[in-house]
Amino acid sequence: MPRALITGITGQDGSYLAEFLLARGYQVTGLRRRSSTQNLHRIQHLTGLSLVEGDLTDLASLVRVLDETQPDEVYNLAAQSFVGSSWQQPLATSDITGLGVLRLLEAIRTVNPRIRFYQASSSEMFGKAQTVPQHEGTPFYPRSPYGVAKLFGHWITVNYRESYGIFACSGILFNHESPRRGLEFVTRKISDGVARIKLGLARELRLGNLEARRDWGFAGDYVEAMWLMLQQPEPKDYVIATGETHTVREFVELAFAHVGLDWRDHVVVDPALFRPAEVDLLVGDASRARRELGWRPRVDFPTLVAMMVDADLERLGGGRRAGYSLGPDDGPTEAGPAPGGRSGTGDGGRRMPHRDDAGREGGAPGGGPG
Ligand code: NAP
Ligand code: G4F
Repeated sequence: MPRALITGITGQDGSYLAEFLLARGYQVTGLRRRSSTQNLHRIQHLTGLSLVEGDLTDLASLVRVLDETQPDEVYNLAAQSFVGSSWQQPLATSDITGLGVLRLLEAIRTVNPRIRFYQASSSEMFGKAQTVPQHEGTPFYPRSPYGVAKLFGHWITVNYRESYGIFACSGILFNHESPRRGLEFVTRKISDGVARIKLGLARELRLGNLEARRDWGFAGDYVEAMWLMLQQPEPKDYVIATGETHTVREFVELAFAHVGLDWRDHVVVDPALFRPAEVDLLVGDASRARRELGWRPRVDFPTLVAMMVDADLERLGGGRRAGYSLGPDDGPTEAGPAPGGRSGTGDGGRRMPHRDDAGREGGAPGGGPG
């Protein structure tokens, strides 16, 4: 039975990747950092997942975890991943999102250099995009401390591949979303806001730059590409994207229209939510992944928007779509027992209570960049 270690197991992608690998017969261990509150809501429905404690800022913990779990594959999904917060916490972002990759690669080199390694690189590295669409050869021009930190992680991954022969791949993933997306990211902020307005729980939705364009796909599709990269004969870097770009405004329009509302009656543009430096246009060319991995996105843009709005309506409205009537369960939900053979929610992952998603705009309190 192949063994995989996933960092960032409590996040959006960690949960989908764990599901994917468990379904393929992997023995999966998730690395989680110590938290004073429950944050297992995205993975509590999974059985057979083991958790170990460690932190990307603590090299000793990474060496210990690799030594104890002896994985064949390591997926590094952990990061301070919210671009807006990277201006509020540039040093912490660089330490976790940038140097954390180096610590993990050093731990791999020390414990077992035959481990296959996946690094979660990002289209944010293209920043002020130098070509349209962006592909593996497009020059990088990051526009945020997060993008700069990811660029370090990307190049140190390439460097460890070239210096030590480690099977290390960097997946340059464009934005991917789902009902499990954190509430601070714009798509989930919109789907949650639309559901609240439809259900009479809120009147307005405050957003920043509506003209930014992103290439949005479904997270469940993208984790398959991570796995495919580590199954190839040679390690390489791959762009993963849909090839379509849409403005934030288009996402807003579709999300409100899905519940029969006009977005112009509810959306307020708040200049405080604009970023110090913006990434205006991202659209990826995933032809290498299509050709060499046989990977394709399955969920299109309108389906993604509808899926996210419906999931938030169900979460906030007690699961009754017809009439969108209010249910009793609009607050934090008990996260339940930890995975690892013990019972989860019992819902097969279809309905996910979002304990720490009860807040609204998590990333930019006090009107900082959104
Ligand atoms: P996410 O939901 O924000 O999850 C981030 C994960 O990293 C969480 O599990 C978090 O744990 C963990 N983490 C943060 N700091 C850590 C530390 N010091 N040590 C150990 N774990 C730590 O992010 P995501 O959307 O799943 O994205 C997964 C990865 O892909 C990230 O590296 C992200 O930057 C990258 N990426 C994402 C996208 C996208 O569109 N989603 C696109 C390109 C690249 P806590 O629960 O304890 O905070
Ligand atoms: O949803 P976002 O916060 O995602 P962003 O900045 O594109 O970053 C995400 O995708 C990256 C891949 O390209 C990942 F690497 C990264 O970890 C993360 O997953 O913002 C998207 C756009 C931005 O242009 C932002 O200015 O939406 C715009 N926006 C407009 N109003 C807003 C808001 N973003 C947020 N978060 N909140 C707003 O109110």
